[in-house]
Amino acid sequence: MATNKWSFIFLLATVAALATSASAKVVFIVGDDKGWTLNFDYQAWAYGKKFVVGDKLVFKYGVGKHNVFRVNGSVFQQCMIPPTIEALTSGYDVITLTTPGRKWYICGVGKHCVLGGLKIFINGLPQPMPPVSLVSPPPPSVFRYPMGKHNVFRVNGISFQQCTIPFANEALTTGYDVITLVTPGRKWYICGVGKHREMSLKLFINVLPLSTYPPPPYHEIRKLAPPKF
Ligand SMILES: [Cu+2]
Repeated sequence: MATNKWSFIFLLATVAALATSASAKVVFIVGDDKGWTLNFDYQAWAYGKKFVVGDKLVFKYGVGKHNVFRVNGSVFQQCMIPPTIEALTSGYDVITLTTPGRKWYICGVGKHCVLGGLKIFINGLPQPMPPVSLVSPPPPSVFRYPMGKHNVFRVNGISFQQCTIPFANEALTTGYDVITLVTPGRKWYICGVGKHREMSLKLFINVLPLSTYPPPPYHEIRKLAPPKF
């Protein structure tokens, strides 16, 4: 019994670590050590990078040599230069991504955009939804959230992939849903409210059989704390 508790805590420590790393903010220096410059392939630079709302883009260049305009898709295509007053010109222009979707940036100096390739577009991804605290100190076998804002469905792998909820499944909705892992294997959980599950409010874990773990150094019994919001 004590072994059971210990392995459970061990397992969820891993889940907590994953959840934390997902929300870290990233600062991208556009072009890395080349910075914002002529004849550099910015789409190749952007390829494979994940730009998430809250991340920052830094445009680095010699003051006066270049500048940065935020533009729309058609202005980007045609390299039309907006009024100078809208330019960022500090040589170290920091732009925080505040909304998801496509973002376009061009240089407005000379023919840098049309001939020098000094333009970039990126795709901003929505932030993973944070408010389910599997992470906080009270036992992480609990899905905690303000009642009504989210819920929890236990689903199978296919439903998890496709973000669908099978008709027969019932939501857990108390805001303090305790789930005991009784069998080994993969377990999938998603939130069924609105588009939350498409916005990463989903979790799968792999429950290992007890024998996989070495005996614990000591036994600790954790009590469930009452919900606090
Ligand atoms: Cu330029």
